[in-house]
Amino acid sequence: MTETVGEWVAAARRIAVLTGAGISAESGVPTFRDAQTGLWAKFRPEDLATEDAFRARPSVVWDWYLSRREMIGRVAPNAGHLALAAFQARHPGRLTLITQNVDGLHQRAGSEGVLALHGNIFEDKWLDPPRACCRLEAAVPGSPPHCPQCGNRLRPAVVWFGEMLAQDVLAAAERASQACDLMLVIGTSGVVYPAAGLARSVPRGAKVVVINPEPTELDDAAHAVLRGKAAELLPDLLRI
Ligand code: BJW
Repeated sequence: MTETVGEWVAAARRIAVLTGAGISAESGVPTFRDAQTGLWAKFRPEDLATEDAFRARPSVVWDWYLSRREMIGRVAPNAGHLALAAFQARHPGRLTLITQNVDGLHQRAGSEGVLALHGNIFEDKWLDPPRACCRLEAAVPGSPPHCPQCGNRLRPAVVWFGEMLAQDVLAAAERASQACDLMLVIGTSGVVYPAAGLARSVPRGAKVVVINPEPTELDDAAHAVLRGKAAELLPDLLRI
């Protein structure tokens, strides 16, 4: 089956790639739904990644993001990220990379034009609409930092459950999905929408390939499922 998918890659003129946490697993970043360890073992990520959780326990949620920033800062892109970036460099304009990941590893691998649906864990924004006094550079350090004038708090610039995705980023991802003749769905459980819906929006005749060591919610949309790890399969699949 890998050989057939390799032929689809070679023949495809417009490839859309949707990645999730699994592509960063071999860099050492735990997937979103993995059991957490250490201090965070008693929390479910789904219960921390919401505005309600941040308002109820701002220091717990801020410190969770801080610990993830530190951990991601210590790891490097793996062979999967690098294979995608190298393919883009060899075939300009042929592959659009859509990611649900907030870790920035695709960008660090050298991928261009990454559509980061769920934001960037290393950036901050204001929790409440910023007033004239709210300046990022003036924020008072803390857990979380805050505006010295009005007390508005900083939060990570990621998309939490119940929040809208950036409309321009989502629209670009929809355009790429609806125009592709091949979509690779890599390392995502496929449970979070609207990202997962992209794999079901490809044109009639386009091929969808799921790459994941475990079953996913998107397997039924796939013309081929490659059961394996992204960093092991992608270098070979994208070698042309
Ligand atoms: C490997 C591997 C290896 C391991 N190689 N693979 C339609 C139906 C039902 C619900 C909804 C719907 N539309 C919207 C919703 C609600 C909600 C949602 O989807 N809920 C579902 C969970 C039921 N969606 C939203 O709220 C979204 N907003 C929205 O829709 O706005 C409109 C609206 C607003 C208000 C009211 C109504 C509508 C926002 C979603 C934001 C998601 N944000 C997060 C957190 C980001 C910040 C952070 O990181 O802290 O994004 S949640 C989390 O899930 C994170 C991830 O990007 C995302 C996806 O997770 P992913 O990547 O799939 O990770 P895992 O862990 O689930 O899976 C990893 C996979 O890797 C596994 O399959 C492994 O097997 C595999 N793997 N090793 C390859 N080596």
